Amino acid sequence: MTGGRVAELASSPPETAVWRLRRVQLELDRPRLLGVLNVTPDSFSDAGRFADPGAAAERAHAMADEGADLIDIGAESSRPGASPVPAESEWVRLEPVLSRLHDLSVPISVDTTKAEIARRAVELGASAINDISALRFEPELADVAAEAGAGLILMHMRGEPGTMQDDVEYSDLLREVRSALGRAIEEAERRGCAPSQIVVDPGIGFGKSLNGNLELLARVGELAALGRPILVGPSRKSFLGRLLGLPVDQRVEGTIAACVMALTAGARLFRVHDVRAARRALDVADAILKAGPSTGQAAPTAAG
Ligand code: HH2
Repeated sequence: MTGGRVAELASSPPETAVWRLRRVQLELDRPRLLGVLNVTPDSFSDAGRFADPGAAAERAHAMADEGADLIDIGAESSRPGASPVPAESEWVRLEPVLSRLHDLSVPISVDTTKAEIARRAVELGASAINDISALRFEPELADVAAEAGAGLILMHMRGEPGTMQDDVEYSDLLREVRSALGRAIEEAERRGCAPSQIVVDPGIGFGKSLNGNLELLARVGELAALGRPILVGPSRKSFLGRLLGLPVDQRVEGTIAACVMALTAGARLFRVHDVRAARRALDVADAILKAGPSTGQAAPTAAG
């Protein structure tokens, strides 16, 4: 195979890709949604709303009914400036919710950077692990994913939530994000994860400027050079608030616009709070793209 052909393959989105999770797999032939469930007292959105396990479980079922393909449960806020939560406190928040969700109709991912929390969550039925540190905090988290055959989301973040917005300048943002995620993929595979378990995420809002977030959404398809499906999480984030001058509870339209644009650029998975609205918008956008002249998806710019 020529180098040109390799580059061409590497830069096309994995159209018929499948994301392998524990005991299930998700066909990525259409946009897939992760419904956000924060069981935290201090998230930037929904803070405290689902701290009660009963309310959290109800919300998980409601999001599944609204069209979520996965429910992403987080017990530690990663908003800018947030402090880390000890593992035991994180588990005390997560365990009663996971225990109530054995009959959920869609798989669960757990949003954690801690290997021990990931291990316990998988034992209680989680199918995927969403690591916003891309294995920088606890690389052993990949061992848990490998052993369990769980899905693994590797997200780019510069530094840590407490300080990540202190320096948001990059000489080449896309290149830096791509190489960091490339290193994380190598580490995950070295620890035994199959490529089909791994999804990558540029980390919208995690150590990025307003323009950086916009650039990442516009050029997210360039991450297809990594050969893994791409997830984005722009939902209700502050860059939308800054663009529109709107508070967190009025950012649904901005979220939808960001998701639709990322879909056209090559993203396949979307982490959103407002599942019903995102489901409707992305299904329409996907149908339009599929009716288009080429394969139906905008070809991402070849990665350098
Ligand atoms: N964003 C947040 C948390 N986890 N995971 C991935 N993969 N991608 C993201 O963009 C992402 C994420 C932050 O949003 P949220 O969970 O709503 O807020 P908080 O961290 O304050 O709980």
